[in-house]
Amino acid sequence: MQTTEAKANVKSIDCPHYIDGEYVPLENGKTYDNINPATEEVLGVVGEGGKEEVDQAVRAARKALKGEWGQMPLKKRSNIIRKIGDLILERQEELATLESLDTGKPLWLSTNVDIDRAANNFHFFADYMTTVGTEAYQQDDIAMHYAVRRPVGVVGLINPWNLPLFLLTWKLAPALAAGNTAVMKPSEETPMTATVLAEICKDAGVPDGVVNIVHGFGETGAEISSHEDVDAVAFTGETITGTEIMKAAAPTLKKLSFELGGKNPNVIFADADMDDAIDTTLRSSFINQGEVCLCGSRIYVERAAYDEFLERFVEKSKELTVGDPFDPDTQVGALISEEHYNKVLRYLDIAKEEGGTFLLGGKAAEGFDKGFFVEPTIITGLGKDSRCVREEIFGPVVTVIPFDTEEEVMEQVNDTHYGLSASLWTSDIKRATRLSAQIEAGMVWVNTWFLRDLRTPFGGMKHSGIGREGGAHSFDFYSELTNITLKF
Ligand code: NAD
Ligand code: 6OD
Repeated sequence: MQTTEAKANVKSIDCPHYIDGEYVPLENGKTYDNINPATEEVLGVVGEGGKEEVDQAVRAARKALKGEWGQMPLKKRSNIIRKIGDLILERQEELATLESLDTGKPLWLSTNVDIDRAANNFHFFADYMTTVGTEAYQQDDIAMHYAVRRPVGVVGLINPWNLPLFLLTWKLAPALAAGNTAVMKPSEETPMTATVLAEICKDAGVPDGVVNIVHGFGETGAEISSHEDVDAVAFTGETITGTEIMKAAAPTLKKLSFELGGKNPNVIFADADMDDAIDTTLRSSFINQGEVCLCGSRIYVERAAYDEFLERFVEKSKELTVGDPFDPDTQVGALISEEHYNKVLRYLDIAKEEGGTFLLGGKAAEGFDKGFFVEPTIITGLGKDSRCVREEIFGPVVTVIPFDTEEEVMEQVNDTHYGLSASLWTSDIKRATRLSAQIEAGMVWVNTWFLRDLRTPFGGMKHSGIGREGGAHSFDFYSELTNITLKF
């Protein structure tokens, strides 16, 4: 596969743990090879942490909490957090290249979304933290009640591979803003940008021990979630992993924040602006290879618009270029790993067995000797109980189902144990208002998708998550309140 100059300028890196302000030499412990999903080449060697490394990281984080970081004036801490964002932008090309090498996603996407949003997470919380107050209530002439806020303590941050730096910083920025110290575990599939972030934190003035990274697989994550001296765990990943973390965290009663899986509906009424609905559906179906928790993989179209929608949606989807993440024309890159590629291909077999009709795709993309490329796939003819309609595939695969009435579609929309997000397309404001409040999901977009304001509550209900992140919601998770009553 050809690569572009942008890639040639940046070399992939080895990924040691980062504990107490130092990278831990890789010779000191177990390691594994990091694989490029677009070429299947080895990108580098990664540390595989166990109990010992997690213990060291937690001890360093506890010590740092009691040190300079714990006493630091708000403004100074805010400036350091802002500086992390600035340094991410200074190293944007390098970070974006590493992210695309690790994930297989197009370089333009890493640059403009992943790395840009990672920087923005720090810039946002650097500002936001200076506005956070607490409650105070005067009780007649009897007493004054007010709350003081303090950090939760040492927080464990466990992350997935689909938006590696973007999602890790979505947790780290508010955790630091609220004064915590952190032990982070990036996904085993995508360790590179987190490793660079450690250096960026040091360069920005983060004291040693405040930010620690222990690389590894699920077992490493389990060491963090069961560790008796970790006070809270914020996790993004699969629903089933969330249940494991909850069990592991139960004996030490940790505070938990979960952002989990989804199978999000995208409901299109005939009165919608069809040009906008189709263009946005193209993104909400296939961007990042469909590996975004918010992708609208269950598409429901009102029967009056069904044929027109399908014809135009399929035509546009045919134009998507699958290929080298470093080719600027690529819109769909490689899936994250061989295991995930096989999982997505298995679902395509299931769809065939279930009687689905493939209007587009349905197999591995042609023309690649190496790498995990799957064709954008549009399936019709599946019933509401089909596994491909009900289960999270997390690839470039959507199902399209027609509907006749609001009642019928709303029943299908909510007939799932997931509840992350939904999109609703209609020009009828009353219908939009009525239905958006009925949808059992943490986020509903009306006539748009993935439009974000970092102050708003982000998260899922049912099996898609516990708690909300963003603005005040992140701050509440990463801090503890003590109410003080002063008797007059
Ligand atoms: P995953 O659950 O397999 O892994 C996520 C992280 O958890 C990894 O770092 C992994 O090593 C670690 N882990 C695995 N087993 C563990 C255990 N027993 N204890 C502690 N840690 C453990 O998820 P993934 O495959 O990396 O990511 C894809 C999933 O993430 C999809 O389901 C997707 O919907 C979800 N996701 C959700 C959101 C959201 O905001 N709701 C965002 C992104 C991804
Ligand atoms: O937009 C965000 O803040 C966010 N956390 C997005 C998550 C996307 C999941 O894949």
